[in-house]
Amino acid sequence: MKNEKKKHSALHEKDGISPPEIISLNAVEQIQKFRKKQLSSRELIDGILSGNIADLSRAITLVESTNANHLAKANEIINACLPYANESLRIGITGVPGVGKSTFIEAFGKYLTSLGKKVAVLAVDPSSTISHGSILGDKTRMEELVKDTNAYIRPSASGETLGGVARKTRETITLCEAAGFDTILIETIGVGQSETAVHSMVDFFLLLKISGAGDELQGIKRGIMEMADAIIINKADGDNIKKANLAKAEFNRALHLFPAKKSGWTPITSTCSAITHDGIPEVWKTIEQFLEFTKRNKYFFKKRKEQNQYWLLETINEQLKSNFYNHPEIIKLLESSKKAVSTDEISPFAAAQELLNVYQNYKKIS
Ligand SMILES: Nc1nc2c(ncn2[C@@H]2O[C@H](COP(=O)(O)OP(=O)(O)O)[C@@H](O)[C@H]2O)c(=O)[nH]1
Ligand SMILES: [Mg+2]
Repeated sequence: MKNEKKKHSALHEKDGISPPEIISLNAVEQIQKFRKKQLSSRELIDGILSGNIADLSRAITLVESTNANHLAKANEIINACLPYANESLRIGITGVPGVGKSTFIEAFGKYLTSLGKKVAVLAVDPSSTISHGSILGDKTRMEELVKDTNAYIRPSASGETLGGVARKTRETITLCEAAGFDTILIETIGVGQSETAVHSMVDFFLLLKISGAGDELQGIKRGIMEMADAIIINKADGDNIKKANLAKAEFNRALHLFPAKKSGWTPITSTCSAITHDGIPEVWKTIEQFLEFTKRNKYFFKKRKEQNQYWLLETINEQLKSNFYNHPEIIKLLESSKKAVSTDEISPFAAAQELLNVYQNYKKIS
């Protein structure tokens, strides 16, 4: 008999050791609980408001979905969360890849939780569709923060358009705040349009730099410098300290040449090390001073109102564009219009008008 043979084989496992039932039963129960019928909007809202992280993550997944039913549910949840979502501070962190954003967020985030704050880390990274969410890989740089029960790290949403990704992040902020996170850190890669999107959803915008070989201002977009409320020279440790201080002085001089900011705030330059944590508490001090200053002169509240209006218009623009370009008739006609304008058969403006007319007529019928 096969069994008989097995019993005497060297590979035979001892009798009497049954599968670890308790563990597996627990696991099964947990999985079933997770897969449990779709939670209703009400259940998710209650979960979020009571600080349940699993429900928060579920709701964010709905926000990120492209399914119309999910989005309707997401909107319902966001609306219910809005009244609970304003007592927070939103900080944007930008800088070129490698400057140390993730390491900084780990150090800064840990410092904030040590002060009793609840920190959520999000990312706007339009390239994440390709890299599958760089912040996910970055979680390895945030080993301590990941384990911190007062921190929540959400990998960046993926999407075809920056506008779409940014909107989802904006909505995710609302959900995190309703779940009790009072400090939101938003990482963005410092190359391109994503800073503008992040700037339009944060209260404080921090630009991370490292000291280079001389000309510190090279390769930095004027627009980004103008947006920054603080320029922090990271990696000011070891042999780098002297160079970092020189860079700080150079940025300071450059900042003074810029026109005054609408907030009335004068941007601060300082140095820090995300590795040794030198200068990290000072960054927080700067942000506290900024808050006090802009709350006193009311700019803080004015900017949030303006941001809401920006997102209203931005969402409409996104939606209109997407409806237009995804309309089957437009998809067809756009191809022939492209050909026609490239051979000068029709002017781009007239062709655009024709397409818009076609679209409008379809709208009237439907
Ligand atoms: N010496 C030093 N290295 C740092 C510091 N901050 C980050 N790094 C290193 O710089 C590299 C890039 O850091 P990372 O946080 O991934 O940068 P990100 O691409 O901007 O998110 C990593 O090897 C980090 O260990 C710092 O303050 N000092
Ligand atoms: Mg990073």
